[in-house]
Amino acid sequence: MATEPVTLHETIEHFGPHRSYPTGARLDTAGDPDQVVKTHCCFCGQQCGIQLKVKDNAVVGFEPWEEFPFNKGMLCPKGIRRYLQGAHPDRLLTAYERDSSAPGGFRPLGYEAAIARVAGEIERIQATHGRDAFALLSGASLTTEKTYLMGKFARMCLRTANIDYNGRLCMVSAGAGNKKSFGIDRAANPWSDIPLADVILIAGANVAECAPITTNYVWQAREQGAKVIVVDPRITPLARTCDLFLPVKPGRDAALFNGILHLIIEHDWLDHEFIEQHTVGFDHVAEHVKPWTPQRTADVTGITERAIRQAAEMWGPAKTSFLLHARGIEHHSHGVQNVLGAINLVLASGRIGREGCGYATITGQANGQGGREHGQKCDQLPGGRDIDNPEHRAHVAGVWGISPDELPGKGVDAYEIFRKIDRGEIRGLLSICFNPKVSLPDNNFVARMLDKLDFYVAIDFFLNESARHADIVLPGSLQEEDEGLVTSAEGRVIKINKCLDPPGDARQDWRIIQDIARVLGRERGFTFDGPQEIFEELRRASAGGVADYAGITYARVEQEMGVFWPCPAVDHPGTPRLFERGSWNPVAQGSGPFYFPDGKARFNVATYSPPAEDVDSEYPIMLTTGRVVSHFLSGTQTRRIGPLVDQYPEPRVELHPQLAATLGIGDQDWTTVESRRGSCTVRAQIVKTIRPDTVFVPYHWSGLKSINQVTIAAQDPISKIPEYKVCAVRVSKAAEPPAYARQLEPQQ
Ligand SMILES: Nc1nc2c(c(=O)[nH]1)N[C@H]1C(S)=C(S)[C@@H](COP(=O)(O)OP(=O)(O)OC[C@H]3O[C@@H](n4cnc5c(=O)[nH]c(N)nc54)[C@H](O)[C@@H]3O)O[C@H]1N2
Ligand SMILES: Nc1nc2c(c(=O)[nH]1)N[C@H]1C(S)=C(S)[C@@H](COP(=O)(O)OP(=O)(O)OC[C@H]3O[C@@H](n4cnc5c(=O)[nH]c(N)nc54)[C@H](O)[C@@H]3O)O[C@H]1N2
Ligand code: SF4
Ligand SMILES: [Mo]
Repeated sequence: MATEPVTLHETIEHFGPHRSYPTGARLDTAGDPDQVVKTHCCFCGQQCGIQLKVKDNAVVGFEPWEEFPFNKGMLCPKGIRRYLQGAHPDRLLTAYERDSSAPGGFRPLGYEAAIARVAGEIERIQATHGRDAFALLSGASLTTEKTYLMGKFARMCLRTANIDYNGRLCMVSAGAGNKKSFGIDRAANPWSDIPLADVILIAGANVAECAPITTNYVWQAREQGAKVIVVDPRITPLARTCDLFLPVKPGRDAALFNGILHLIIEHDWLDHEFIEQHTVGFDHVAEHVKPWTPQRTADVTGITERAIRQAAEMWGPAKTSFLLHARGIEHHSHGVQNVLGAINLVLASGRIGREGCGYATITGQANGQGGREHGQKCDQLPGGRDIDNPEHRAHVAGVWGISPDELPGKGVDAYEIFRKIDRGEIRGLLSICFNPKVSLPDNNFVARMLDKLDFYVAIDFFLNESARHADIVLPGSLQEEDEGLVTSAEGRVIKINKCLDPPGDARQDWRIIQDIARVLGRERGFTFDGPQEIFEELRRASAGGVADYAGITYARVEQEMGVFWPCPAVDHPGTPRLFERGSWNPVAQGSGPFYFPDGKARFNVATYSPPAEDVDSEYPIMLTTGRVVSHFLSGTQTRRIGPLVDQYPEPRVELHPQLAATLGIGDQDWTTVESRRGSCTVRAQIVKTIRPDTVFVPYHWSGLKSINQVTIAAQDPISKIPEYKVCAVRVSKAAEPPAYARQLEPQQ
């Protein structure tokens, strides 16, 4: 689609007078560092290699790590500034206890006293209301060892069914779709296959801002003549350079993929041999896409018939290809259907499991991949095992030295935990590495539920907005204060190296969990002396599972700059590219490359249904939400890094000039976005890069600046992911600036 080049973020001036943003403390970077540590960025799932400079037990700067193969020294603005957060004066150095008479509502508490209080409350709540009345919420920015320990702590120490994690808001539609289609939940290819592709289809991924280093892989492909197709309601920075832009109406991707497949079948751009030998279910899907004519697809998706045909013409006959998607197609009440539709295009082409032929969802959080494999999901045990499967239970119980009967069953998802609080079924909560008050949809409800709890303990290194509702806050560790493994978006297991000790009374997260187990008198299974020892157990617990880490060791990870799982034995090279013809896996046992007993991939019907809340005359505009390059997730970390705040200080609503004119809104005007759940007033940013029927607001802020006051808590029935990417709103020029704009104090 031809458009004038418009910059989304660069041309915007800061609002009003320059504020004194909370910045990292001044760092004395003069002089040589004591050591330079090779490790990885703490933010997104790309997990770029970085070297951190350490002086006097503080991280004082960084150097590129040019040998690390993924990013070869390149970093995005967040990676460059990441080192500034540790020195921030808000860093939690002690435990705190709620005390309404104390300044800020909390008073410091000795570490052991805080642990004793937590253990006492857990005992009391579980004794009075049953074991499942105490729930855990964990996070995928934690190392894999910590996520494994959290799952074990829930099931073996607290014996509660109710543990879930923030990847529920992120990776689960992709995970469910991948498991249904391929039997395994991991990027199918290393990123080195991207530059070898002739056509790259990017759906619902703002690559340049959210996976910035991946941009380089796409550009390498383009330099070799690859065609790039982007599907997004917004012309994202990468989309401005693409060959074909498909401005999909939010929530209509399954229809689009069905429409493209319809044309591919019509033109017989199919790999019949692959479909025959390596898949099941094609005929059923072919029947399902018959009614998805170009005209019907155009009517539903808002994309012209011509563009839909062009997409099929580019994708269909290509020799090699790569399909990438991210939350834009996944954050929906039918996110799994969208993912299945995307995968059907890959399977129909047969372009998978070969050089230059690939597919991946772009994992979001630092350890979004490793954090979804080893048992902190409500239905999962280590190794990607299923908590309902008797054999899987027996294996894990054996490693833990308990009877399978002692393992609880399936718990509920992260949002359902809050509904259970509402119903009085959950009375106590421990959260670690999660900020639900900002990041969950319809979050005024979430804040009320945090207050409703009998007892809430949060483990973090900053007092995030959720932790402000806690009874006890425990000071956890920053990424650079511990070692451990994480798995990058590619499926590469890599190592975070420790740079410094936690300051003050702060503790490494795994120590805090083990201390609670000790004081509860249930320390058996929780006496690890460090992450490596936890990992050695994880290797055994994962052995024979789909996510098999048995052959991975710390030494190998360092020597080989990462090992791709599955890796079942120490002499196994690891598996950078999944599904190669003739490959062996534990599920198929040699019968074929995919992770099902017959070794075949599954075509699944991708059913289109409209969003849970469609527009109407009362709420006529679609709201979609997401990210900007300089902030990360709920903003707890990046809102404390001055230069990143300067780059994008406040949330803004992006709207098209046509819509702005209809509504009488000018650039920078205070604008209210209102849904049936709540409203949010932010400055307008008028851009030609968005559909005129849609507005976009990034979600990295809290309180009155939080767009999750407005979003809807509808969830996908299979994955339980919330529908962050579409709800119905009305938009108007605000009568007056919001309360926060009138305060001079920086906002949390
Ligand atoms: N700068 C930055 N980078 C990050 C993060 C961050 O917070 N900040 N977070 C990390 C994490 S955890 C994640 S999950 C990833 C997220 O990475 P992305 O998924 O790439 O980012 P989002 O901004 O959530 O959404 C992506 C795109 O989806 C589009 N979109 C909205 N609705 C639809 C739709 O219905 N269909 C389609 N096709 N597109 C749609 C939006 O316009 C947006 O451009 O980023 C990771 N990297
Ligand atoms: N409207 C809207 N909402 C969204 C999204 C969207 O696109 N739109 N995206 C969703 C997505 S994809 C995601 S992933 C979620 C993320 O939502 P959250 O997971 O709630 O966001 P984070 O900011 O990662 O919160 C993590 C907290 O963990 C802390 N932390 C980080 N590392 C560590 C550690 O190693 N140890 C400890 N103890 N604490 C740590 C941070 O300080 C922070 O307070 O948000 C979701 N919410
Ligand atoms: S792309 Fe992701 S991992 Fe790399 S520097 Fe940026 S935030 Fe860090
Ligand atoms: Mo995410």
